[in-house]
Amino acid sequence: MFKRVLIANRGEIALRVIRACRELGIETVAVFSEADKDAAYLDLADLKICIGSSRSADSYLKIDRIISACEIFSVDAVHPGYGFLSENAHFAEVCKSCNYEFIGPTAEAMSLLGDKNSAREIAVKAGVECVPGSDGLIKSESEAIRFADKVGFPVLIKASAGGGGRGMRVAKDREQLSTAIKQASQEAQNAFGNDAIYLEKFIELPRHVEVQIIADNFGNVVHLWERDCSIQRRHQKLIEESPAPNLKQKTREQMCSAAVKLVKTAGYTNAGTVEFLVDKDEKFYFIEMNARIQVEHPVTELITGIDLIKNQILIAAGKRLSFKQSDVKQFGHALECRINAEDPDHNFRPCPGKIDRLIIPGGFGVRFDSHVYAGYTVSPTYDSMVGKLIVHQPTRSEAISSMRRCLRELVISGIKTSVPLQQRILDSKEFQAGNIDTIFIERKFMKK
Ligand code: MV4
Repeated sequence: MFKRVLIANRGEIALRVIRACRELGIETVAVFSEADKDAAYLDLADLKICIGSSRSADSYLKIDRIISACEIFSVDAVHPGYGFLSENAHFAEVCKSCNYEFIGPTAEAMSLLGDKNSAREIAVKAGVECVPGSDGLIKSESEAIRFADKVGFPVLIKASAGGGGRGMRVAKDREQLSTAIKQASQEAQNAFGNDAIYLEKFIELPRHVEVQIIADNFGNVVHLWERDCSIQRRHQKLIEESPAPNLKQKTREQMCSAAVKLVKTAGYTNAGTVEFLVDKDEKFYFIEMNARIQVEHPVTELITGIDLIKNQILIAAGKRLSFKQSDVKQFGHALECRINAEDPDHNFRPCPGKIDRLIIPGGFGVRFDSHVYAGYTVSPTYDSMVGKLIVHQPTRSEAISSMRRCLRELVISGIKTSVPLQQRILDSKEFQAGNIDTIFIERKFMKK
């Protein structure tokens, strides 16, 4: 087993990993930037070291400094968390070659799945349905026209190196197609240094459902059921839940086995998420794979009773999964609200500042994963998430009642937060009925 793990991240997820390590009897090394020097969670790590100034590019993204920190403290492994270097195949490779176990998939599996076009090819090989689209990359406008005519407009142009909604363009007809292609590939070139694009039929009003998987190094792949993450705004998820509401048991089981097949075909190990779009008729299509632990992992932990972070660590240490597929039950219903420091009166722009009063809700089935406290200053440098409020109850309707009660109890003063918007969503009859899709917020709450 590992003796010492370095956490190449900050904030909520750094604290989450420190807690898991403590319970496993593993020592931790926390790295931090100058902006985070006073963060209280750093004192829960056994060791800590400053790796640079506040800008991420000068600290949390600096591979050489992180490797130096590993060397100084002779760690056995690195946990990358989410964001930052978590899906950087080069970083995974460097860790491995310096003899620090990377707590995540191999660099090969990561780069295979990180490229959306190559992930689609793996899905096809695994017999998992993708959104109808081009067979591979688009090399010319005439090729794009041919595919668009075949699958029918509207179509979506996607960047192969993209993800999380960046580098996407919709084209409603032939006329819009050539502009959309030029814009998408230009945007992809600027954002990712790779202008490769492909084309998909545009699914209208989809739901976003993703399947959590975990795989050890002995070929055991197990799914931990699905999460619905449709409630988002500009690709920022606000509410996640498990199980997905209004989904037939048969659809759920088909999606989960599709995810397992894809992961086996890719030779993927450790924790990962297979994302699908689900249309009105419950037809589901693979869109992309996330090769990391995700922000919303706690809803899965609550309904399965399985600690994902501990399992990530155990797998990286060469252990076999201690459970099999038939052991993984979906128990009750879990909901998560991501609490962000943002200003609803100014188009939800980040709203950093000092938290002067903090009251955290509690009670039956309530979990608050957060690194903040009264007196903590939310820095403008990093993402605006200040915590995750998660509830677990026997049914969806009880989970909604519990979350509404918790959001009333939660006090975060000194900064503006996403809480009022989340309250309005949870108060709405449509959300309560489970009638959700990826433009739910725009449709119901952004009308001016
Ligand atoms: C789509 C789509 C409709 N049709 N693909 C956005 C992020 C990336 N993961 C894929 N995304 C989408 N791909 C086709 N063919 C609609 C979206 C989409 C979306 C997906 C998941 C969650 C929120 C979303 C919000 C807008 C668009």
